[in-house]
Amino acid sequence: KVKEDIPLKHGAHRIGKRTDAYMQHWREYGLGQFIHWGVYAIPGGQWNGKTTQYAAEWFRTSGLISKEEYDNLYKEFNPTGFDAKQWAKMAKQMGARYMIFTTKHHDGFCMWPSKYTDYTIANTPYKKDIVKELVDAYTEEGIDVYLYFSIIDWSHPGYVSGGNINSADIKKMYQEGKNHNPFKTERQAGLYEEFKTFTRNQLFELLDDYPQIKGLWFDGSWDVAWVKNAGWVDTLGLELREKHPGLIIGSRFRSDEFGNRHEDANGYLIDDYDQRYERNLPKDLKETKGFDWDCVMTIPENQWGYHRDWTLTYIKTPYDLIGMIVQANSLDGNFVINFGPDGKGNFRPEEISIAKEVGKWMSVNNEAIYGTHHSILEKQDWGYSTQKDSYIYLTVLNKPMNNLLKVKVPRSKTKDMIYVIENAQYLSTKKVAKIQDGGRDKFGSVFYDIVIPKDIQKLNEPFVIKIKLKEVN
Ligand code: JFZ
Repeated sequence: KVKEDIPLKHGAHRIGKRTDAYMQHWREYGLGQFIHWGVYAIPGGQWNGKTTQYAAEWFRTSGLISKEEYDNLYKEFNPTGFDAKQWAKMAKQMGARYMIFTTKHHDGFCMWPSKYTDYTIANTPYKKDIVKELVDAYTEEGIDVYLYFSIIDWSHPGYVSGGNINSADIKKMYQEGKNHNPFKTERQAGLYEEFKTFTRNQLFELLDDYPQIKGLWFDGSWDVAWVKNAGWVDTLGLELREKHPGLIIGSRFRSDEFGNRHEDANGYLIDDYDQRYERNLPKDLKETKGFDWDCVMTIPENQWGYHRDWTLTYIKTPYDLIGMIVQANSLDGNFVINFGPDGKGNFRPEEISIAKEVGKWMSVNNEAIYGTHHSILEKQDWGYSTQKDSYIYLTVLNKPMNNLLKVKVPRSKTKDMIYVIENAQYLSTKKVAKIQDGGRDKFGSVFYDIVIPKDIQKLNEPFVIKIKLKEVN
């Protein structure tokens, strides 16, 4: 017996994926760049000789700086090294096809000259509109821009933090029929209405000022007061979409009326793609539930904004990141690498070098990433595979010690047919890959042994073998 859906006013408005051209374009990005930049880049995780172990973009809450000092940092914000065109070039060279930029993080500082607050770039010594410079420069390079926007805004008097209540607790309260009120006073409740209007105004302002953008990337929407306003938020989302055709919004924008986030009470994805993968990747297709998704990833353990001290945690290598790019694309997702420029507008040398290395690899192997999807091959120990039409790309991340690669090709779904490899080629050398018969199993899977040649062995980096499958009987 099929379980009947719970009737929802503010759940998913669509079952299954978006099918329009905008979303199809999103699906084919493969690789993106995230940039966290704001006044937190000035302290860069350090103040008066003390270092925060926690995320540098949360520095206002670190206890190492007073709120007053932090809220006045913008008066020093003067990134003389900032060059939007240079940033866009670097992203292009890395192989990024979309970019997400923090217009406003939790501290509330606006990187664009918002007319709804004084706490903006217009009132810094820099003065110029950073969001505009970036939207123009990236668009010019052919990289699509998405705007990150934090619902949490510590600078607005009407913003009320949900306190210690998390969305799981709210859900429980809903289930128990309790009506939790996040506001302690009438006055607070009134101010929150002002905050809602302010938030709405800013979002329309962003769509007005930067019509080239493709989507909005929301954050901080777990906040109780926001979750409690599910109906209002839902309407806002519809209005934003109406204003901006094709607008892409992930699952971090709103919850259903029962406080469910990402998936509504019936298990349907809320909005366009699953935004749950924050510094983690799904391990198989089942885990993705068939939703569109992207994964945003930091290079250190958990630093999004600029932190001066990168010795605190492991720093991912280009090959770690390449492995994740391939993993994400093999599971029908996009992968996004985060950068945190410093207070002067410069990327740290480590980031420049990582972007270069990833870009070098992408320029040779991007055929295995762009526009590809999950392949018909099962996950195998040597790495991940992606597919486009009848081509399958084997990205080898774990090269066997004996340099003999065993590739398992499944049986065809067509009766009495099997798949064989018609030809195979290394993307980096363009040379034909030598393949020999590696046997069969009783289920009709065919095994191939690929002898990895000396020039590929020497590469000492992940490599791709492009194979063409043919159905035979
Ligand atoms: C948020 C921010 O607090 C953080 O500073 C950064 O901007 C990041 C991209 O987003 O942090 C989160 C958001 C979601 C989860 C964890 C941290 N999550 O869903 O597990």
